[in-house]
Amino acid sequence: MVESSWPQAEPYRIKVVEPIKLLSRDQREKALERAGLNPFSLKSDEVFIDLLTDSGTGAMSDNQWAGIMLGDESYAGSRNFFNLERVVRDIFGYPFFLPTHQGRGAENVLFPLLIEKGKYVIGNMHFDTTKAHIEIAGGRGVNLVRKEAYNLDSEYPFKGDMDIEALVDFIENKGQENISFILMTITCNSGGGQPVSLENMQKVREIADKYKLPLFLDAARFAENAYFVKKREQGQKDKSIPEIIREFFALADGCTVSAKKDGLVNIGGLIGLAEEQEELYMRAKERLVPLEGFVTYGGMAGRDMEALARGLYEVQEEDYLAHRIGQVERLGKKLMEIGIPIQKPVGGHAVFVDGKTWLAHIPQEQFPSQALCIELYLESGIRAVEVGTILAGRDPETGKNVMPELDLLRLTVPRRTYTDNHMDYVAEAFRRIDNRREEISGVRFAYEPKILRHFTARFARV
Ligand code: P70
Repeated sequence: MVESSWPQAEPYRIKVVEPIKLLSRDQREKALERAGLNPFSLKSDEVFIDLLTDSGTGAMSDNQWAGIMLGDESYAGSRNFFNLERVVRDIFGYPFFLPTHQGRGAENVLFPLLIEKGKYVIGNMHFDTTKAHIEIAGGRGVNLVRKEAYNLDSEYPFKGDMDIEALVDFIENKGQENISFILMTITCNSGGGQPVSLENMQKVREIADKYKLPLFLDAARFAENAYFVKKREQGQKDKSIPEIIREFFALADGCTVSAKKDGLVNIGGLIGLAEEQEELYMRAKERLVPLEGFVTYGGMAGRDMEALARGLYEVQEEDYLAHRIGQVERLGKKLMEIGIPIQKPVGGHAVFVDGKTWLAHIPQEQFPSQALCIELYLESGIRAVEVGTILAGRDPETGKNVMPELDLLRLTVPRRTYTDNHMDYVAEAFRRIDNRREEISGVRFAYEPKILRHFTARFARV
């Protein structure tokens, strides 16, 4: 591993390259008009550096590509399934495993088995598809992350932690019989890729036991979370990453995982269940077949299961994680040096820019971070994503726009895909925008879909 006083050279060399092109300013303007000022509707060929998401956008290793050639595409009993099952048992310690096409597939299979109509699912902070699946299953999602999460300047090291006092209060107030289960998202994506400490997870387990509530992990970024625990949490530095991961999963009754993140694959997901959950496993298996696919593939090709089995080991390597987390942190530092307000400390998979503060002249009703996304693309061909007022949607009861405290732009860094020169280009784009940021105008909806509106909406300038 490269010592931290050295330049953080990538712990890999590049064997295959994928050319990317920067369109002219004029071409970018036309592309964005056609896309209704929504970066989701851009063609990827129109994007130079794509920081929309870290989901399924990373690069696989030579070892994973070699695994692709060993794909066994049998409908039933694929050898890649049994290999992946062995790996899941080894890494997470769960005997029961079901493959799904991606994370939301796992949610769709599992959640209706855990949720009763009108009951609450308490989380640190639910991710948006997760919240949607809680609601589709008739439940109500509640976020009880600790209050530091809402303070962008707080350097608290575990801003993904559950507020333990609030958790107890909530259970006592609503009554334990009105709660379906507790879900801890590691790292806490909607909270800015902020980690959850092992100590907090232990406390949540104690409370779950006390009130007899199931406890699950939404574990898309489980390895990044473990790395933060090793680096930041007292008493954890001598443990290995695999040990920390094991401890986390041992504290839960099971997990849903989007493998498109720390699985280091382009598509895939899984459900894992602990020893005591055999009955739940049997019921989930029954739902898997009509919803996702037969039990030994569940929506994944054999070759994809093999790549995932290998990715799950690679992601735990400490030099990989040090570079991964370090690259995101370096981008954050560069933006801070220019004076751009960002969330601190920098999260695991993304830098979150405080659009609402930086573009304070744009009222929140005119979506400042979306306006910034648009400007960023026009300036530089970079695609980012709004995580703010548009994403928050409307209150289902009043129909009014929810005005979240935070209105951010997310620069999400795909794994093993871009170099630090790409990150320098990103920082330079912000420096250039900074000089004339007061000229940027807000936007309004030209077309607003009813659910998950951010994906397909169209906008117009105010
Ligand atoms: C992201 C993507 C997906 C996700 C997650 C957690 C903690 C479940 C899922 C669902 C989604 C996204 C957002 C904006 C633009 C593009 C994509 N997160 N739990 O980037 O998993 O996508 O596999 O169904 O983060 O944060 P899946």
